[in-house]
Amino acid sequence: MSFQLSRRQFVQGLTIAGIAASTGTFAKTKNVTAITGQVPELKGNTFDLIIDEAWVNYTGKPRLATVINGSLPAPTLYFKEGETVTIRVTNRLQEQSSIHWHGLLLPFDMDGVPGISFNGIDARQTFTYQFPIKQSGTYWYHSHSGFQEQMGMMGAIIIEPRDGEPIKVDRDYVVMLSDWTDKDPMRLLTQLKAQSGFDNYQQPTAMQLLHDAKMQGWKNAIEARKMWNQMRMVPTDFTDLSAHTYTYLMNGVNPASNWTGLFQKGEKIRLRFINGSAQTIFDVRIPGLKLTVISSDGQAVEPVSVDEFRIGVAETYDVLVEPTDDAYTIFAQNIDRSGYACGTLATKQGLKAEIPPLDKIQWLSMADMMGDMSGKTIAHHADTEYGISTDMRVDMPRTNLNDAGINLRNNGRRVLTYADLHSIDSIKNDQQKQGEPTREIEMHLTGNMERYIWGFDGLTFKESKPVRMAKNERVRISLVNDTMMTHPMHLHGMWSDLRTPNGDFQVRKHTFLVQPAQKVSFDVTGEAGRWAWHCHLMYHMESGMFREVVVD
Ligand SMILES: [Cu+2]
Repeated sequence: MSFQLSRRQFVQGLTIAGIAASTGTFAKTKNVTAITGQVPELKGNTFDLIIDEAWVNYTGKPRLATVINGSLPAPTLYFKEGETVTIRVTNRLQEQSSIHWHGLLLPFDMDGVPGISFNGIDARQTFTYQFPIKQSGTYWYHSHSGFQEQMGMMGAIIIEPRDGEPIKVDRDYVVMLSDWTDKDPMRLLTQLKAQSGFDNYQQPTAMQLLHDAKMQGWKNAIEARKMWNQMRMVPTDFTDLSAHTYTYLMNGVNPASNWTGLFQKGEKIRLRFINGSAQTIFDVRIPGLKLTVISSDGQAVEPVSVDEFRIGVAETYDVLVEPTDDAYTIFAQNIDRSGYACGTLATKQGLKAEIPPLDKIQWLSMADMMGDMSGKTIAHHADTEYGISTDMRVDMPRTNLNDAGINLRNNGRRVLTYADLHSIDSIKNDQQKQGEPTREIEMHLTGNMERYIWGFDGLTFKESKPVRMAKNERVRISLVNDTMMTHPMHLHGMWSDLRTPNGDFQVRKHTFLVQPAQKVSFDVTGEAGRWAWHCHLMYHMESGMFREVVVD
C-alpha cells in the first residue's frame, strides 16, 4: 500500500511542481484513459484479468486509478449457472492485490480476501481462481486489498440461469454506481480519524448530539435539538464522506459526461443496478417511470412496483422499466443529499431529460437515536458496558423493516423497503429445507465517532476473536445498530435469509442495510471455511467493523 501511494504522491507532486515529462515513465503514464461508459464484456468460462494503474480525469486533474484490463469499471463478466469458470488474475501493481466475487457461493479459498481466504496476489504475480457457478443473477467483483476498490477496481458479474433468462427483455443494461475521489484514500481515513465530521457540512453532527447527551442527559439533548430545528440546523450524520470529497459515477462516467442507455419506444428494459461505491449509499429513481423491482442481490423477488429505492453499498437490484417518452434521467442522489450520480435513458444519443433537484435533508428522529420508543428502556451511554470503543448502546431496538430510512420518509413517492421484498417460492422452499436455527447470536454494531473506531460489540477486528459455527449449522444472527449511521453488512460465502419482526422468512440477500437503532435478524447455514463478515463502508471496515467467521 505505502509504496503505491508514495509513488502516486510522487507523480502527482511532479504534476503540481510543473516538472512534467522529466522522465519517460511519467510521459508515458500521463496519457489519460478515456472513460466512455462502454464497459468491455467478457464471456465464456476462461477469463484473463489484468490489474494495473491508469490515469483518469474526472475533475480536471489527472489522477491514477486502479483498473482491470484498462477499464473503469472493470469488464462485465458473463457466467452461466452450472459451468465452472477459470479466471487468471495478473497483478501489475507494485503492491498486493486480490479479487473478491461478491455474493458468489464458492469454496472459501476462492473467495479472495487476503489473510482469510488466501495469501493475496503479490505484485507481478498471477493467481488462478477456479470455481463452479451455483447461482444466477446480478453480482459484482472488487478488490479486497487496501483502498483499490475506492480507486476504481470493481466490475459487474451477470450469471445466466441454467435454463435461460426467465424474464424476456428487449434491452439489458448494467448501471454501476460508484464514488470517485481525487484524494488519497489513506489520507481521507487519517482525516476522518482526526475529525470525523470534517466532510460534513451540515452541522451540528450526531457526534455533537452524543457529546451534549453525555453532558446534559438525553432528554435535555433532545430538547436542545428542538432548538436546532427552529434554527434550521439539524443533527445530520448520514455519511462520513460527501460530495465535497466525491464525484459520483454511473458506469464509470461523471454526471457531466452523462452515461446514456438507448432504447426504442415500447421496449421493456432490465436495469441491473449495482452499488460499487466505497462509502456511498444511493437513493435511485427515474422521474416519470415506475420501477418494477424483480431481484435483489441476484435473487428473484415477487415483482414490486415503486418510484424509488435505496441501494446500500454492495447491494444489487434488477429493475424493469417500460419507457414511453424520448428521454429520462436515472437519478441517484447520495444519502446525505450533497450530490448525485446520473445518466440518461433516451431514444437517441444526446437527448436529455431534466435533472431533478436534490431532496431536502430530514432530521434524524428519536427512533433513530433510541430505537423502540414504546419501550421504557432507551439508549444510554455505553462507557461502562463496552469500554471506550462505543458511544452508546441501544437496548430496545426497533425491528420493523417497513422504513425506507432517513431522508426517504414521507417524501411523497412510493419508496421500496425491505418489507416489500419477498423471495420467490423456489427460494422460500430452499430456505425451508435449511431447517430452523438451533441458536441465536446477537451482536451490536458499535462506533466511537470521536476516534472514528468501528466494530462489533465494541471491539475492532484486531481486538476480536472469530465467530464460530459448525458446518451445516443453521444459526440466527441478530445485528443491533448502536450507532447513528446506516451500515451495509455483508457476510461472505453464505446467504443471509432476512426474517420479519415475527421471525418469518422475508428475503434472501448477501448484503443488507441496518439502520440506526434498528435490529435485523437473519438465518445462515454454516459453509465450511474461513469467511469475512463486515460493514461494506470501506472506511468503517478499515476502522474495525470486520469479523472473521470460522465454520468447521
Ligand atoms: Cu458501517
